[in-house]
Amino acid sequence: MKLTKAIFNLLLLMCCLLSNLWAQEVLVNVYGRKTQSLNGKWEAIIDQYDQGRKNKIYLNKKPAGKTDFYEYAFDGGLKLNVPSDWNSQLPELKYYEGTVWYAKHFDAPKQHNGRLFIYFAAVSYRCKVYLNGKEIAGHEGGFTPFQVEVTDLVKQSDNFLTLEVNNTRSVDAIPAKSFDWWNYGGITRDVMLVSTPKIFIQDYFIQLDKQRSDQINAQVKLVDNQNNIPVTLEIPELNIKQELVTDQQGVAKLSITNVKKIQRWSPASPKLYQVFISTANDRVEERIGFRNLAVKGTQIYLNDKPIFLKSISFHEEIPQRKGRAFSEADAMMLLSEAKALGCNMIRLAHYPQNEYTVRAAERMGFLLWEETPIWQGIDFENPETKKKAGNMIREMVMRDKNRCALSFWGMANETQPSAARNEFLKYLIKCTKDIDSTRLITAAFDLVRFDRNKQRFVMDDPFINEIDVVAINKYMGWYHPWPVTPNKAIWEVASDKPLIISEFGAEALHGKSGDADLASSWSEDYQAQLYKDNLEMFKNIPNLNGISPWVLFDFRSPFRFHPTYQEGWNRKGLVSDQGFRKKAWYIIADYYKNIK
Ligand code: GCB
Repeated sequence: MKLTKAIFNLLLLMCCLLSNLWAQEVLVNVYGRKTQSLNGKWEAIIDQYDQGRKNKIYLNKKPAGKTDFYEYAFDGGLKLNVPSDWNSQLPELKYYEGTVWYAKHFDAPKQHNGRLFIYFAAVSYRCKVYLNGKEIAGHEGGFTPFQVEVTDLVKQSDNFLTLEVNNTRSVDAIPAKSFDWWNYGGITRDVMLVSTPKIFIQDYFIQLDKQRSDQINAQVKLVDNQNNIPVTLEIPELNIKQELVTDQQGVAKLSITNVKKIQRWSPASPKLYQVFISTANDRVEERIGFRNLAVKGTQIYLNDKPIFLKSISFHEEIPQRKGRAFSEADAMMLLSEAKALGCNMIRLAHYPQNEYTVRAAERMGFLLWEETPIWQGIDFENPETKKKAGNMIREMVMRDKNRCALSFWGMANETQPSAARNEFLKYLIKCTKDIDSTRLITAAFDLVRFDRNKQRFVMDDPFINEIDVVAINKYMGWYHPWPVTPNKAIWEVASDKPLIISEFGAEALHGKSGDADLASSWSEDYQAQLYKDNLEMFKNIPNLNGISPWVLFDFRSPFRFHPTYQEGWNRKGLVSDQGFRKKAWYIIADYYKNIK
């Protein structure tokens, strides 16, 4: 028996090593644990021709003998901030796509006799990790966390951690060769050392039952399949203190029924409860909200009442800084503008954004839609790409499944039907549901067309049968001229399901006035009129459950070449890159205010 397990473990290890995606399953709620930050200034080498690995610069050798020399050194060179993209830190890195080496010296935590991990909240896009001269991990995917255990690899002092980070776009990557946002590279989110006891709480999933409003379902997993270990779950405000015991998989499950007086989380009242999960040696603190979310017929229900989703999208970018958002303060800046607009939901475009944003959004009362960057042009035929997509979606769901604000898992954005695409997306649904089968599954489509015979907007994509809520990106008045006047634009799309308009909009340069009838005026007036027209059309979508205009802020995009009006910016923002509200902002604010 023991031998079979050993062989199994060996095989597993080999598979992991071979796949090159061998970061370990991440700890849930890393911010609720004992950590030591590795943020700050890191030494850096720009390696445009990929010479560093060949020269083993991660060994950080110093000349010893008389004839020795090395044509590199980390100390005395460039320094980059972590977290942050590299593009916004130096003018010469603005457009850089390639490899940058990062290095940092650190001491291990002083009183530490358990296990130690290095946790990377995100590195864009792919990287290899070297510790004290040895390659210890690799990861692909720029928006999800990964970690590597270093318990037996660290020295007490002066460890040398090196990262080889690369953001070259490629056909088999996710996103792939081209996408409508800036390809920021670097260690873009927090890096930290996480200390745990030897036997620790690896994961948990605690939420209100999908149907019942008085039942809390909890599942806790201990590391290494630790069997028969007592785990305590406490929610003091609800007078809950219950003991669970782990099974052979190290998992303990519990349903607490007839819980009295749960105040359910909602945008109007985003109540979160303090929750403690503990074992004899480990204790993790959380804040968790409880709510019911369901689809009945063509309607989405939150806490047993129909809800209209007043949503907005933003990229993980601070336009004024021309850089990627990464901090609590950044999250507050983006979310406050959405709050002022009157939103009750955010579509986090087009990739999992940092955990500060997700948690702050939950505290502020926003429902969330989260998606991976399966954004046009993905190589659906490629099994490696499929595997990567599965990893990414698992990393996203693992990280955020305890956020009750999280309501929609988005599978893809604007994909064209094909057998390979369908299989790919079905696989992603499976990866998602294997971890969390409670959220609503959605995907954004852009194939809606006007059928002249029927005089209706229609859509043919069989994939809508696989999802709970259908989302449509439709740029009427911008990429598509109106076939009829907006008030006659009737929709017959996914008629038996809830539908969300997940994108619509137009570009306008802030402060530019012009013809409200002329797209090429790039004017706020044209954008405002287009918003009015679209709101008129939305009255003709019988199964409409919400809208999400594109987009809250102007954002940087290499797609956008116009020298006068765009200058490398997508100008569809309701707010300009300098933070000024455009006319269309007020139209949406007014529309949202008047929806109860
Ligand atoms: C879309 C994409 C979004 C783009 C937008 C645009 O359909 O989903 O990522 O930025 O259109 O502005 O063209």
